[in-house]
Amino acid sequence: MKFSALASLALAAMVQGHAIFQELSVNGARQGLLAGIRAPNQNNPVTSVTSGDITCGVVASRDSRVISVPAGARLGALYQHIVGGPQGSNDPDNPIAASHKGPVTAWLAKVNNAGSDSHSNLQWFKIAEDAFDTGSRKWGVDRLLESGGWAYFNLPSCIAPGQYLLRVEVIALHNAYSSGGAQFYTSCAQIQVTGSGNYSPSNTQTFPGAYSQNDGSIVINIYGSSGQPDNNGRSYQAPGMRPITC
Ligand SMILES: [Cu+2]
Repeated sequence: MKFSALASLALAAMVQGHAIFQELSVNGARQGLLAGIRAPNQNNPVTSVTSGDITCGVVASRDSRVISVPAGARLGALYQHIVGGPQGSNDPDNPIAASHKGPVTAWLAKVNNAGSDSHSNLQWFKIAEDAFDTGSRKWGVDRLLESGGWAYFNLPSCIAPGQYLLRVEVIALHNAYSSGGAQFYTSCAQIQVTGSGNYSPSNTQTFPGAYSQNDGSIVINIYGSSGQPDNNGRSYQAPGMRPITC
């Protein structure tokens, strides 16, 4: 009886701890729930890196708005447990269950029309990565939790004007010790970059394609000898290319 109660609790934590990227902020200005966002309408993770859903999640909500972003802006991506925020009152798993340790990354792909172009077959490049700090032993997800669900990063000032999709991803590694256990939480924002940047990426990756299912950053036991999700103090690099520098 005791065992099954514990097992149910563990299962509940696994099922309920998920999250959805659902709002963008630009230099601190919130853009509105699901405004300009291609997002899932349920919080189940994608677990196959070869699925088309690895790109922007299982997109169920679309919006024709395109959000204007000056190059160099401070961007925020809001994750919440379900669309709209917490699930019920005093939701312990909002914005995301604390168990869901892992990196937060942001990627861009150039498009002609961010409001309507497909997110398949694009050339992506990574602009930001908050993975794991060996000093504090905190993950990108820990910083997101400390910010109420906001993952903050800079849109590099070199980004050329035009329309882009912005892909933001949390990878939860709490079950990543076996293949297929990592959980990918991704949505895409539709943005119009303004300014005078002229960056043209020399190295891009596709989704699917950027990750392999058994990459050492995707199949990994993050629990150290103390039993804590501290990667045993080892450094961790998120999968895919290094973020651009400019
Ligand atoms: Cu989850």
